[in-house]
Amino acid sequence: MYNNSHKAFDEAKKFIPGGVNSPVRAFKSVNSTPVFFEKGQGSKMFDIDGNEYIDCVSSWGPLIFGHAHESILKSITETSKKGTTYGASTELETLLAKKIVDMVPSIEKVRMVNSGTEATMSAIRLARGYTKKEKIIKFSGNYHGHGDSFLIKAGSGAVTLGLPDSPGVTKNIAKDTLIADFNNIESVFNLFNENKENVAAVIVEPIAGNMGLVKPQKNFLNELRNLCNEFKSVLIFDEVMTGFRVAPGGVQELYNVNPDLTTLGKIIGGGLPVGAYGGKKEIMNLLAPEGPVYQAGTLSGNPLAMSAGLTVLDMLEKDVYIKLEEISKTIEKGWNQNIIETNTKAHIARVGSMMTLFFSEKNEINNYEDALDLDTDRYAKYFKHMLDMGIYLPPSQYECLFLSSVLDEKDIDHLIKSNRKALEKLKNE
Ligand code: KE4
Repeated sequence: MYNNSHKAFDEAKKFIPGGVNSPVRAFKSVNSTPVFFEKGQGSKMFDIDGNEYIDCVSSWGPLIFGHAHESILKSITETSKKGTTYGASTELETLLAKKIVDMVPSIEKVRMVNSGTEATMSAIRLARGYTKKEKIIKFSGNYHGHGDSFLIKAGSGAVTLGLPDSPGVTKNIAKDTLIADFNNIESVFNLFNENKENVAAVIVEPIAGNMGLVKPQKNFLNELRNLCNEFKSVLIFDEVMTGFRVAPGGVQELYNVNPDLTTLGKIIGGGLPVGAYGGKKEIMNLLAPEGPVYQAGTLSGNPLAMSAGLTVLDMLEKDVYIKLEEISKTIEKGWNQNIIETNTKAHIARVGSMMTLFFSEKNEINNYEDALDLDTDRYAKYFKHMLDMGIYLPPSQYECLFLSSVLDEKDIDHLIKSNRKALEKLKNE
């Protein structure tokens, strides 16, 4: 069933560390070896052994309209006929920047980069330059890309592989990153109190998606906003995953809390490499060449990614979110039914088309400590059963499903039936 993928993985390991260009793709935490894909079309992906899958990962978020969408391919093809990059300005960059400013409530100016990691690294440098302070506060279990300052109690692939604190990050860097507990505003207040006037920024995944999906409780985001006002620190919402995913204006629109800076990625590239960070003019204008805070990039704002991103954002009308909610709610309802009827110790957390099925004795996962208690072995077995039935889930319990708007009734029916069969099988394992 996966022979060619196994061979491809052996070959890849000869030339690429771990055989992958991003750790979570190695399927290590689901005790398996990676599937190599050949093609994607709509809601499906096809591997090099000819197996077909319903895709529930959407490349970790970007593919909100599924694979190889006609309009997105057309925009990339048409643009590429005029050239692929100039290392100089094009009007496409202004058009995408304007679209982002129109859609995201708190963004007045935005700078394009090439990944979410570049966006978050740049955002904290800008916050430090603006406030002339040094410390940043992040939350255990949050993942903001692989920048040195963030690989402390990091989520996503870092926690998946048991490497939340990476070697190679110097003590000098680590000392400026303070760790608070998600959904525990007192832990944030205490760090502010201990570091008084030296906290440049608080960076948070406003809906956490890298320890599985964890929602902010009660007034958590509002209280973060108030503390940053009180201590004159920059509030950064890392919406690389949630931006344009949970609502046109992201979490800040859903919860009506305005950060000072927002980091973006994934969906805004339409499947090509793009990241972005934006916010108040007063802060963004400190960036070179206008101001002294330096950040640059050879392929930043490249025309192919700009045209793909523009095409996607132009298609993100209200009805898309209504459709995504319908699809996601139906799957959640069917899976919850299965969980109850198979008496499985599991529950689902969902916001819009971001969802996690947690294998846990607990009824709620509210922070990193809860997440570390998850039954990752059970998840690994579940992942494998679903894969064998043609369902591609995130290869880690600490990730989210990202459902696309092109899942049809047949897909949804297959997702619900396969989930039932997988949970039944787990009962006897
Ligand atoms: P990239 O550098 O991978 O484009 O983005 C980093 C990043 C920043 N902020 C948040 C909230 C993120 O979730 C990410 C990256 N997301 C992971 C999936 N959880 C990428 C998958 C991978 O590492 O292969």
